[in-house]
Amino acid sequence: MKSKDLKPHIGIFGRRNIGKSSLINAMIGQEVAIVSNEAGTTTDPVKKSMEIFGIGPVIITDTAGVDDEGKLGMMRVDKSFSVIPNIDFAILLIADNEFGYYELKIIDELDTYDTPYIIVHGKSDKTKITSATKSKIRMVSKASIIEYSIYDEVSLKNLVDAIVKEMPKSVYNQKSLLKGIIKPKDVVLLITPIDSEAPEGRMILPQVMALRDVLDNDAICIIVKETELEDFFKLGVKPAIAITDSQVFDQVSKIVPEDVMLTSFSIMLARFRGNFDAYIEGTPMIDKLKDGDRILMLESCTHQVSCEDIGRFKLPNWLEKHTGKKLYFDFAAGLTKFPKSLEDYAMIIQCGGCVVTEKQLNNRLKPAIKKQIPVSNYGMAIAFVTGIFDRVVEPFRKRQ
Ligand SMILES: Nc1nc2c(ncn2[C@@H]2O[C@H](COP(=O)(O)OP(=O)(O)OP(=O)(O)O)[C@@H](O)[C@H]2O)c(=O)[nH]1
Ligand code: SF4
Ligand SMILES: [Mg+2]
Repeated sequence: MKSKDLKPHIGIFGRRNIGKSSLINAMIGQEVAIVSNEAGTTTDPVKKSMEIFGIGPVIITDTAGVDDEGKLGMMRVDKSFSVIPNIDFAILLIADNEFGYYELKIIDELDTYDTPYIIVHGKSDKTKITSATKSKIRMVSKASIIEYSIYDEVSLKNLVDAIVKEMPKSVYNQKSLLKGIIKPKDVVLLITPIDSEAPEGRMILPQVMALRDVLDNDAICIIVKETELEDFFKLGVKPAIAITDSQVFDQVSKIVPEDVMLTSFSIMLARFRGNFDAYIEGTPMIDKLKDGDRILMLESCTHQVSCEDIGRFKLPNWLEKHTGKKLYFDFAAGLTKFPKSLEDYAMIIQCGGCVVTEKQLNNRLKPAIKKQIPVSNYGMAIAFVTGIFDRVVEPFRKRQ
């Protein structure tokens, strides 16, 4: 089962009182969102889970109207817009043939983040969309236009069909983490330290994802702690690849024979979720860091950050030791705003991002990549300071 955050995210946007919350209720088939004929009923983005036949489980986010006014209203509008970088698909709801400034602003922002969308003309029981409105839309957008009314079940079905048709399949078709790297019957060795930082009684998500992926590829999975690694190799079994937690890279790389591919969970995730090329380019810039440089560490978890020890303590220490420079570190968890403006950072280092979608991860780093600020990830940065960078990116480099 997919974790809540890995499900495709859909956002609904439009002016106040246009019927956004009513549409969510109709899609879910329950009164989950408050509806009223007073403008400004929804004040904060609200996430709901639902199942879409043909896609599977999705998260749908109701937002406040983008035409809100006043100081508080503007804050609500900002919140609605802040949803856009984190969604995979959008519904732009209009009604009464109103299509103007607010809709153009939403489309502009959706385009900035390459977010696909459909345009829904709601309340069609009262007013149908005119060809003049359609032409106006066509001047700025190629998106599908659907007529809809909460009183017309067929229109709801058409709307859901349009979402299924227009949402890119890559958003919900699970890709393989190890595709092209392993074959059926290969032995894959996962190395997972169980120290005081490891969660009680369970494995962390990247390890579980790798395990599941090995099984999906009809390969054989062996899991050991780094302390039993030498004993494993005494068994005479040669794995196709060893995937380790990057914090034990140093120890593990000395034990895993050179002719066995070696990588880490977070590097495997980096290839899976994009940004791999940017990390490959950005990581060696560690050697260019200067005294007083500031580095932003991005953790995608919010509470009980599973990789806290590595991102907040170990990696910063290793970076200072490797460079011999006095470096400053800021930390941002979840999808929160960065503590300082991007220009203040000499480098950004992202965790494996196992709990967020590809879109969320990419959009978070996009502005930094655009500004040519070097980006790396935990696994690659650790590999770099350990001196095994080329070895551990090689398995994925060959097969991009
Ligand atoms: N006739 C008609 N009325 C609708 C339709 N959809 C919603 N409404 C009505 O429009 C009003 C506003 O609906 P909401 O769903 O609260 O609108 P909203 O966009 O969420 O509004 P805010 O949260 O204030 O931004 C309510 O009185 C709904 O009953 C529709 O398809 N047809
Ligand atoms: S900090 Fe990042 S890599 Fe670690 S568990 Fe959380 S999302 Fe995954
Ligand atoms: Mg609402």
